[in-house]
Amino acid sequence: MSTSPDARLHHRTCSLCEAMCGVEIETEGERVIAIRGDKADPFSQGYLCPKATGLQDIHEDPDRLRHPVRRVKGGWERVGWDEAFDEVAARLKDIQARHGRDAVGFYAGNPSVHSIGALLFGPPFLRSLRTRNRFSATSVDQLPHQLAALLMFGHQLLVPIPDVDRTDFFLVIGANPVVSNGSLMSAPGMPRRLQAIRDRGGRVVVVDPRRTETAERADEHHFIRPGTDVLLLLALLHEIFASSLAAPGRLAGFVEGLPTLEQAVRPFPPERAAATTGVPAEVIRRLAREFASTPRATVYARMGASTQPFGGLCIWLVNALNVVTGSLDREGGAMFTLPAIDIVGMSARSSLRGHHDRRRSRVRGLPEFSGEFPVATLADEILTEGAGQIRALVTAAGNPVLSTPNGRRLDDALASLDFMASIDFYINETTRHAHLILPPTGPLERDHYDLIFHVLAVRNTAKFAPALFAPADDARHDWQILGELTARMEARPGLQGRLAAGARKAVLRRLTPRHVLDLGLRTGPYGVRRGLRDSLSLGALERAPHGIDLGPLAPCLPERLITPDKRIHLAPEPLLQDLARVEATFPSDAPDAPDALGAPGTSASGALMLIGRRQLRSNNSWMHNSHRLVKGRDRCTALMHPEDAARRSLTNGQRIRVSSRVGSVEVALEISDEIMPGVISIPHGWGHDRAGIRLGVASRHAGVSVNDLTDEHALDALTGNAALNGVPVQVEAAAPGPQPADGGTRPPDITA
Ligand SMILES: Nc1nc2c(c(=O)[nH]1)N[C@H]1C(S)=C(S)[C@@H](COP(=O)(O)OP(=O)(O)OC[C@H]3O[C@@H](n4cnc5c(=O)[nH]c(N)nc54)[C@H](O)[C@@H]3O)O[C@H]1N2
Ligand SMILES: Nc1nc2c(c(=O)[nH]1)N[C@H]1C(S)=C(S)[C@@H](COP(=O)(O)OP(=O)(O)OC[C@H]3O[C@@H](n4cnc5c(=O)[nH]c(N)nc54)[C@H](O)[C@@H]3O)O[C@H]1N2
Ligand code: SF4
Ligand SMILES: [Mo]
Repeated sequence: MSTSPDARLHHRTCSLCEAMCGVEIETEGERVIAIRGDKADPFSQGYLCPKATGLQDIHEDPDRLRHPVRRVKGGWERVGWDEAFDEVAARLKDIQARHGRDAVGFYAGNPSVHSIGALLFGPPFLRSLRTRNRFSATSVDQLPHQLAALLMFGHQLLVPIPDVDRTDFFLVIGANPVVSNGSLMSAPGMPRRLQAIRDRGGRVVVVDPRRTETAERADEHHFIRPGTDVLLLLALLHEIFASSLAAPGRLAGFVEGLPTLEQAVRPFPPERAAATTGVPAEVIRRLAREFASTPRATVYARMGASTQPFGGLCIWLVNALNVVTGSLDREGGAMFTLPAIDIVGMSARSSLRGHHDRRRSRVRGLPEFSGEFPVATLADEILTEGAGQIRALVTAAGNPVLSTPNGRRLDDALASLDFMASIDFYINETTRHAHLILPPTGPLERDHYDLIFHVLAVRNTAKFAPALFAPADDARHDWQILGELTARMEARPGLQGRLAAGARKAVLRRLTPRHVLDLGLRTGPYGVRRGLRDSLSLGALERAPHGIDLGPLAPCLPERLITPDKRIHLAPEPLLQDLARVEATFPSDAPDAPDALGAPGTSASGALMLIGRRQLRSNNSWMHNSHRLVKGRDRCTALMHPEDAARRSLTNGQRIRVSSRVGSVEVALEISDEIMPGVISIPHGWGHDRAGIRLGVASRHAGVSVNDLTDEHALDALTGNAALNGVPVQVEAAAPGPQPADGGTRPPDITA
């Protein structure tokens, strides 16, 4: 333990993924000495994954920007904050004055959700832009979950969370929580939690086209053909109804649409699903019966089920399975959280509840969701001329060039913009196109509270951590950057304009994230509990640096429903209507015929279905600059089944060329029977060999971007979510010749 008198222990939450692990960070002066799991954290109880050390690496990374930069010929020059803010606002206003407000677009990436400053100050900034062209990583991720929650329970964030710690039957569809540490299910230490299910005699069943790290720890694993889960889920419900196992129990008093659902699944018996999904009808029948007859059972689905052509339907049917069997809102089933800051309750009557399809995108007519268009059409909106064309873009905490479908096309589109600004601390594949980059403080230099992930956690807890290191005097937090930009966007000429701006600044000085947090905690469900000495406030959390346990998830329906009639809507019209697409894609009279998703890979020339793969030491696109996380063997490989490799005369380790409608990449082949025949898997977030990025370590471990293969036209038509999984690709041996140099690009200079 600590050796030096300067040594200090600091407790906080790791902000890198949804798991919210408590970390104990030992420092000496300005240096991080060690990062350990915090055993006293009531939520994570000491668990940590390898990525936690990345917190230190990001903090110390010489490539991390610490002041604003402006792109100039051959590199970047340092600029002052005020100059940068003024320039961004002036350019955006000018473009809006000439081309209309929608000429400015906005993209928010995943880490925004992990930053309380970005969460609180992003929305006002967006309002100040007054643009309809808003995008985020939601539409390459959990959008179907939000739509299903909105339509069924009345709020986009009222998402059922599997009660993993009390369930006896955990059916996992298209998720790999052992690696991801859970998503829409914050649950640090999934290996231990899965083992606990089995130790108490419960069962874990995984349905996935790959025998994942989660499947390895399950009782049962079934391969499924990518993109066909909707048929499996319909068949499970069919079997439950057909064998009279539907038993919503106490939910029956407030469930709407049970007979309609029963009728809707009638055309989809297990036999119809079997040939297409690859899951035998007997297995589907047995799983349905086991699931329905286990009192504490829950079905959970994630990325594999949501980022595919029937994402909305899949998540609806998953929720429906939990309702129909009475597992919703029951211990060991799928439950709702009651976080210390109850965003869902607070916004029950505001537009934050969510909305869908109020308008359509200009070029492709895709539906909005809660004010955002699908990011799969961002490049179209930039490249297609006409009124409303995006000519300037602001990105915050995102890397859509690597994280959205047909990233190459977006890469080209960004290069064509009149103006781009990025709020980010790296010059990466996306931000290299910016004219100005405004870097916020790093994860250890800011206060932390999880506004969103406490809403999605398997247990109610609360935790606040102040900044570990004081930021430099000339550093700015995300919220300060957004606040300054908002004030400038809203500033109007004349005396009245100056008065309004002055008033706004005064409010801003008093309304810091800390103030909002304190108010949210005091007025939240645990804030005014009588008889408790320590009702929650910011002060109470500051006195409990390991966090406070608020107990297991508790039944809360029907009170917590946000639907106007306080009922669960089991058969919402938009979802019922979308079943026509299932009929069209998988016609019942031709169960064995190759369908619109592409033929299974039974011949050397046949297409393989491309899926993704998350890895324990990788975090989307942005942590490959940590030497400790990327060292070792090349992890950006293509996984292929031995039969498919043999059919193409390919050998392990060989470089192959993978091509789709939109592009092709060359990667090393890894042959393994952990992947289903007919399927190929490449992890996302790689491809750091583009000129002009400033990520020294990452560019030496470049890999390729799987999103140079994913197709911006492959979507879940209902939600607009990208179908990143199940992309048909062709595979052949790469032409011999010099291998592409892994990241030979020289980082750009930054001049003082
Ligand atoms: N280490 C690490 N952890 C992370 C992240 C990371 O990048 N690295 N990212 C974080 C983020 S942003 C998120 S959203 C979460 C995601 O968390 P998860 O959803 O748990 O993670 P994935 O690995 O994407 O899991 C998707 C699974 O679906 C399978 N799959 C693909 N297509 C299909 C299909 O058609 N049907 C079925 N049934 N399965 C399919 C894949 O093989 C994969 O196992 O992880 C978070 N945690
Ligand atoms: N093919 C395929 N594509 C995928 C996925 C997949 O499974 N397969 N997964 C999808 C999913 S689930 C997600 S969430 C997306 C992620 O996609 P994005 O959110 O677009 O990208 P990230 O890779 O998370 O990049 C995050 C950026 O935020 C910056 N950053 C980090 N912390 C902060 C901060 O505190 N403030 C600010 N301002 N910036 C910060 C980083 O430097 C980096 O540039 O990728 C999606 N893309
Ligand atoms: S699982 Fe890893 S990355 Fe996620 S919060 Fe925990 S330590 Fe951080
Ligand atoms: Mo995500």
